[in-house]
Amino acid sequence: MDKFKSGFVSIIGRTNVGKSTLINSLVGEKVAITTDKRQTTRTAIRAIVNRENSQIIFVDTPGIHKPKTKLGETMNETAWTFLENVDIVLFIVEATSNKIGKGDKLILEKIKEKNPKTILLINKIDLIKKEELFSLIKMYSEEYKFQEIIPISALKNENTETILEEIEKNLPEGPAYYDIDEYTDQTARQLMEEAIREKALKLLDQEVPHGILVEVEKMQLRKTTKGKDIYDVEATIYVLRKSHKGIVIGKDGAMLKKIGMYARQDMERTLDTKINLKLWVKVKENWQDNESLLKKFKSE
Ligand SMILES: Nc1nc2c(ncn2[C@@H]2O[C@H](COP(=O)(O)OP(=O)(O)OP(=O)(O)O)[C@@H](O)[C@H]2O)c(=O)[nH]1
Ligand SMILES: [Mg+2]
Repeated sequence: MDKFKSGFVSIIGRTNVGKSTLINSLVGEKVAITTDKRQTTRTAIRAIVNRENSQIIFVDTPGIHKPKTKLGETMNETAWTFLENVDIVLFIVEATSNKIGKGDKLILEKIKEKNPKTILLINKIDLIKKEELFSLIKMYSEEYKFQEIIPISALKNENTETILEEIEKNLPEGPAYYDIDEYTDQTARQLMEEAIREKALKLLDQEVPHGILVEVEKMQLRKTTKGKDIYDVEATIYVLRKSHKGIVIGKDGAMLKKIGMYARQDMERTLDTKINLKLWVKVKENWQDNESLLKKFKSE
């Protein structure tokens, strides 16, 4: 019989290339929020895939970008950390670009410097003609000795099984580190905060959603009078400016109601439990440059 294998696999790439979409598709559960806005993921998120002969622990990371705040710097630092101390790096780029852009070059340079085992994934192939891939594959293969180059569509689940097989080939022998029932290391509270932030990112525009910080102050399970489980959740959406507060609340509270409703529906599905959600909006100026607040974004 084949020996059991296990290991850590990080997902690295510019912002918006589809890292979180991919981790969700590989795990088959929603572990990371995804939006068409930049800098969606703010921390390293672990998710576990259990296979017959292996356990793969994926780490989704914040997208590499030009930072404008200490939060941005912290997010980039988190991502760079995961070029080391992992068994395999998945470097994702977009198929829609026909050259290696500035951001991807920067990541390539770091990969060359640290020299990890790396699989290159060319994502969003559903948006291009297959012939357009050849020159991109050639360009990248001349840059680094990738274990493999795999064109994929994270959104359409194309070639994702190939990724798992290729990873398994390259993993060291090892035990299952996590219980096989677990699929993420995030707490229900963290998932709730992220669900609220995802809806805010999706429903709001421009700089308002990027300045949002969500904190769940209370998350308590109780029984209803009919004996069913229900979570009482109280959360605050912090925004950067007073004018943003009005936008998040919306006319007669309509926007806040919408954010809360969609977040609640998502989390009821995830936790398979009813939720009673209360949301507040408060201003916290410059929180993105506040060192003590940023502690929660640092990777362990
Ligand atoms: N057409 C297409 N869109 C995709 C694909 N994968 C991801 N997307 C879209 O790309 C956008 C960004 O996806 P995310 O998964 O949030 O990207 P990310 O790399 O995690 O972004 P950050 O967290 O900001 O670094 C979303 O609108 C996704 O739906 C794909 O294979 N095809
Ligand atoms: Mg992401």
